[in-house]
Amino acid sequence: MGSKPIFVTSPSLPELDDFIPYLRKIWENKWLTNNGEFHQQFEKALAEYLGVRYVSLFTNGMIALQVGLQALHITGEVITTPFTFVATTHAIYWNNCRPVFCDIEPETYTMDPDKVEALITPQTTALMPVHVYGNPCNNEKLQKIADTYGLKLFYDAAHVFGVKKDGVSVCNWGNLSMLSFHATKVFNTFEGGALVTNDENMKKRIDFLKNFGFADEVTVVAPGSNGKMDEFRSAYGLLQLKTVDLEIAKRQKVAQYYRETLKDVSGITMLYDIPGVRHNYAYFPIRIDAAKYGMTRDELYNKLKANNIMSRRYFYPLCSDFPTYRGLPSAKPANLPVATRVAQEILCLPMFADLTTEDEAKIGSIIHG
Ligand code: T4K
Repeated sequence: MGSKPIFVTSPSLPELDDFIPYLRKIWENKWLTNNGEFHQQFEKALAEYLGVRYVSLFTNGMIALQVGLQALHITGEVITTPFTFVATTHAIYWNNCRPVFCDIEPETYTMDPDKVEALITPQTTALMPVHVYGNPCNNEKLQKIADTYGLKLFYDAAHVFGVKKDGVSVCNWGNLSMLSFHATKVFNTFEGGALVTNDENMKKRIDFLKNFGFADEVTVVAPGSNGKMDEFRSAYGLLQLKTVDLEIAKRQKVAQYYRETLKDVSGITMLYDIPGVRHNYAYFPIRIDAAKYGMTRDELYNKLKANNIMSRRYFYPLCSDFPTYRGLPSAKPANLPVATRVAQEILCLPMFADLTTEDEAKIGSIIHG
């Protein structure tokens, strides 16, 4: 076969020459981490780009989730989705809280707000929904539930960099949002992440907690962690911000190609743009109805793999099926019928800015069979 593998994603990098002046400055300053010059600039630039008040940079999204839960004083039970990357559930577990799994909507694969209230107990303190694949959750309904029951609303916003609804960043929703800047994301800083809030005191508390709890040289306000982003990645992030809109525009073109070429394939369903939403095309998930398509999801996954196309079954297995969590009462597949079905049928096709038209055509023709 000999062809180069086409992965589910491939990071966009800036020109190396453009990064050199930033590196030179870091070398001159000898300020490598701990709220340096580039860190401060990047936080400001990001807040401006996203249209939010405060951004706190992190070394990755997972630590940001853990610190966010601490900052909000979350205890007891957290209602969340099983259809996500394991980091969401693990962050809850690492904070000595119990994840309670709620089923998802069949149209958007996000947490179904109509199924949340039945899961609330006296121990429930928070909701942790995920804007999965960059699809915004139903914030109106979720916020109403949070307000009615006095719960915190903490969004795992790992997939929604740059996503807006009616012109407003979805990172403005709830008490906190967590972004991931991992290499596989629309916007990457190698590893990286952020917490977003509109509350000045919350921003302060987060910044203490990500720096071991230090408020000043001699005051430690809480048992904090070390979640700081360094100067290298902050500088790189500043450079990446200049091209992120172009990145999204290129991904949109890939999505348009897939939508056009797969629209008449029986048994394949796709997600489409939601009116009023500025999407970021973070992923391109399709669902395969084996009876209609004539092949199961796993058969198609293997066929693509045999042709060097590395699609991924995000998010299969469901978090509720992993050994740590499957004993929880809410983890029973009977309680999660939509998520269980979607996890069996979902397949994420290669989606990245530099996917060539030849590669697109190759993927399209294999799926057409
Ligand atoms: N919440 C949600 C909803 C998330 O999706 C994530 C992360 C988090 C929280 C946690 O955020 P972070 O702590 O990661 O910031 C990947 C990523 O590692 C993970 O960040 C991401 N979600 C998840 C959905 O996907 P894997 O195990 O699938 O990654 P991996 O190494 O198999 O990479 C996928 C493909 O990407 C590779 O086959 C090739 C390509 N790739 C990957 C890397 C790392 C590259 O071309 N270059 C690279 O540098 O988890």
